[in-house]
Amino acid sequence: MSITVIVPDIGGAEGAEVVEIFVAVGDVIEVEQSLIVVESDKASMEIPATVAGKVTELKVALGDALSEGDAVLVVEADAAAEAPAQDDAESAETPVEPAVATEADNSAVSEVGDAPQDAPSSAPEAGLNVVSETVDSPIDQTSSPDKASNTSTPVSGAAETKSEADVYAGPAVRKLAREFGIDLLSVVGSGRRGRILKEDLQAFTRKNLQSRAEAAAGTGVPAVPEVDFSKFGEVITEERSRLDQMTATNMSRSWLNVPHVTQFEGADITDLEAFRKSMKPEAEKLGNKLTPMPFVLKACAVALAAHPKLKSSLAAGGKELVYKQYCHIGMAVDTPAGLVVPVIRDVDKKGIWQLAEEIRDMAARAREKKLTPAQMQGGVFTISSLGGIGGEGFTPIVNTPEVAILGLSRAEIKPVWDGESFLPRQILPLSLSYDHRVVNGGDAGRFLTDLSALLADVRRIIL
Ligand code: CAO
Repeated sequence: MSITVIVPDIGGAEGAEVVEIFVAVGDVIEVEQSLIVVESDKASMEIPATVAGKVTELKVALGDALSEGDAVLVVEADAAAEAPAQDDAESAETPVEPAVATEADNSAVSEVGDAPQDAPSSAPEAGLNVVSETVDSPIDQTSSPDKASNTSTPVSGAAETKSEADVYAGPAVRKLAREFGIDLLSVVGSGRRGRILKEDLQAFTRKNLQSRAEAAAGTGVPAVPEVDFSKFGEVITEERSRLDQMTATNMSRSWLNVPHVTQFEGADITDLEAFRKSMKPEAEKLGNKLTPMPFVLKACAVALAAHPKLKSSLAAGGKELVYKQYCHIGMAVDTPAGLVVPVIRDVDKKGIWQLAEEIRDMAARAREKKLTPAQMQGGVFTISSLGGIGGEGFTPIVNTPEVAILGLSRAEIKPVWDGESFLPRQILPLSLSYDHRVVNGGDAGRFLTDLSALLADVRRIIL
């Protein structure tokens, strides 16, 4: 069946000039495919096919003046593919919105102009793509870098806006853009007069994906290149334990997420050491061992109670702080298989003997790989003691989601000025690393000062 496609209502425009013809005799066209573009003195309008089939005759030529009802072309229609009724869902999806495009100029850059503000105020008839000459805005270049590289160059910096309806694109391209969630304002059209073609969408998508990959590579942590060390000498390669690998992951996570600050303090533990040594025989009788660690644990529990922020955790994406009403403290244990952190529960409620016993028990379990997952969970704060090993100080990494960790180094006798003379005092080096998103220097300083005072005089622990 031969059907003549006619010019629909084009907003009352008379004698609109045919400026583009997209089809030729013999072409097989689809419903919604753009056939021609006509231009009135106010707008450019695409006229899409309302019927599918083969074009048997072109009724228009470039430069012709058309009005509503004029014939555009004749189609040998495929009955099954005739245009859906106006109220069909697909038809409803066809763009009825005005598409504002360029003043007569072939470059996309010229899409931005200072043309008069007289674009059609209402959407034209269904099936008609109006491409207004009235362009009043540069495309927003601030919203995405991709946009900046893919859109027209703004002529002025004026705060102007442009909607997707203002873009020069056919119904099929608009449909495709909708399906892929592409903002047509971001796409540069390579067709005549800046018209956006299907290939432009493809190129845009390709570029977008590539830019994202580049952005990810740029903002991510650059990988350390693998080196073939055997080029330089003999090597032995062994597989790392799962524990070591997990520790590496946890350390990286904390290091990369937490803005770390480490604060140092020297606690005078001369009296504590004198007391501890005096208690050693008793400890042995009890089958226990008294190191400085249980005292430090207990002092930390007291200091944490006074400075609860140091045992809090961030929540709700940083909008909330969780204050824990319990005091389970983790203790880093060095084992042949790697580092583990068993958690000693309710340190605030336990005495020094019990804590000493639990430290030994947990350390033994850790080394024998007998810790249960529950015994490594729930800590509010961690202590990492290298005192038995040596060193003057170190900067421990916060055991996230905790916000602070205390490092203990080897206590040494140091000369301390008492105002009149230097006295030999046993100083325990403390290093407190904290999450600076939560803990400020003042918080940390006050905590360390209090902790130091507690260790200097352990009688304070019972106050
Ligand atoms: N200064 C001086 N001497 C110290 C000390 C300190 N800060 N801390 C412990 N010591 C002494 C102890 O008193 C003990 O000596 P005596 O037997 O003469 O009393 C000796 O050092 C060994 O103590 P220890 O290390 O066996 O026991 P602890 O209670 O101090 O620590 C534990 C227990 C489990 C924390 C420890 O064995 C351990 O594994 N430490 C390593 C933690 C670690 O690896 N941290 C780093 C984590 S980040 O990589």
